[in-house]
Amino acid sequence: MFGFLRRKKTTPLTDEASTQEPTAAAEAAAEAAAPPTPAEAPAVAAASPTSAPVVAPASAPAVASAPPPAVTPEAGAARSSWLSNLRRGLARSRGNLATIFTGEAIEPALYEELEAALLMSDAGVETTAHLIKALRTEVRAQRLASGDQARAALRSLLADLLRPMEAPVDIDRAQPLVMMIAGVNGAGKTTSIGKLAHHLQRAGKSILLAAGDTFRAAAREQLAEWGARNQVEVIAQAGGDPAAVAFDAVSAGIARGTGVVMVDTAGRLPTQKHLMEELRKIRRVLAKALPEAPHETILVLDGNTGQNMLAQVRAFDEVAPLTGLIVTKLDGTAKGGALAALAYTRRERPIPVYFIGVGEGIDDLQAFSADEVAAALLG
Ligand SMILES: Nc1nc2c(ncn2[C@@H]2O[C@H](COP(=O)(O)OP(=O)(O)O)[C@@H](O)[C@H]2O)c(=O)[nH]1
Ligand SMILES: [Mg+2]
Repeated sequence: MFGFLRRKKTTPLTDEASTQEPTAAAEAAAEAAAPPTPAEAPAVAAASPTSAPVVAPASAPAVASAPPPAVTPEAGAARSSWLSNLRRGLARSRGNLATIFTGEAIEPALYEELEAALLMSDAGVETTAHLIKALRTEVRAQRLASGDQARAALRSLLADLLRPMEAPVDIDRAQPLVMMIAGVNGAGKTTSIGKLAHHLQRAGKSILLAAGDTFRAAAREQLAEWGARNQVEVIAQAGGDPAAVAFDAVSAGIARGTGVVMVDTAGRLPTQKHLMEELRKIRRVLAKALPEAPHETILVLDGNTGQNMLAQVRAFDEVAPLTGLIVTKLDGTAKGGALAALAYTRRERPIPVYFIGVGEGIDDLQAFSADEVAAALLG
């Protein structure tokens, strides 16, 4: 059911084993892999993939490390817990929406209340108008009479609206598959990379991470920690050029036959010209390391930023054409209407939402499902 990774052969994924303690063997392996001293990575011009990677510190990770990528059936408990995280996150929007449909009949006031609730859930004016018009049509055509029936109709309209954004990442289409992860500060880029590394490992992929956020040492360390948790290498360079780090990582990925290289980038505002320019540069340099790279340019959006998500998508897409999105923090106080707005405003050219983030843990990344989000919003 969770075909969020498009594979030649579908492999069921599980989340359950990640709560295990790191094994002694795994810890020893991580230690053995650590270089004695972190060496500076060479500049872009040096195409050598031999730059010493800075392997994430082998100190005990805060969160239990991932087990070897054993593939076992999906854990029912894990699934219901993320669904409840999603429901909890969207509770505010659901609370507003659900109370509207309690009546025995569909009064004209229902549409007015619905309009207010949709606007409050950050669906935006246009999307709200679209949904209300569609619901009116449906109520008339199907001769719906009760609030419950109207709610079910809206749920299905919303799911239909969201569905074009439902698409898996094709992780087998290149090797290494190079993913560039962009977004504003605090959106959840680094955290999503950490979770994604875990998921991709479970799908049998080897991973290499590139610490392209070279502005802050803390950002590099944060990625290194996720690397340690997943026992994957992190290519980093103190205060260096993000494009150089990205280049090194892809070169190393080619040399080692790595499955997926994920490039973290510095947080930026669309108005920060030099930072947006840097994104362009990373893309150019990635293509030098491997034609067609980056294969995926993924924008990470904080689900709480509401309508501003649309502006971010537009701005980043101009600089680095986006292939997909990750919407994070849907476990928080997120207003789910923004997802509908995203779907409606991009209906001519939908951008896939590859994943949603429903927590800070390693397992809190899920495939986006239109039906599940619609159900979380409309019960
Ligand atoms: N509740 C919740 N917190 C998240 C999620 N994703 C990221 N965060 C938190 O958001 C903060 C910023 O995340 P980070 O990955 O550092 O963002 P970045 O600046 O884009 O790299 C951190 O405290 C994360 O733990 C999510 O899906 N749910
Ligand atoms: Mg970061």
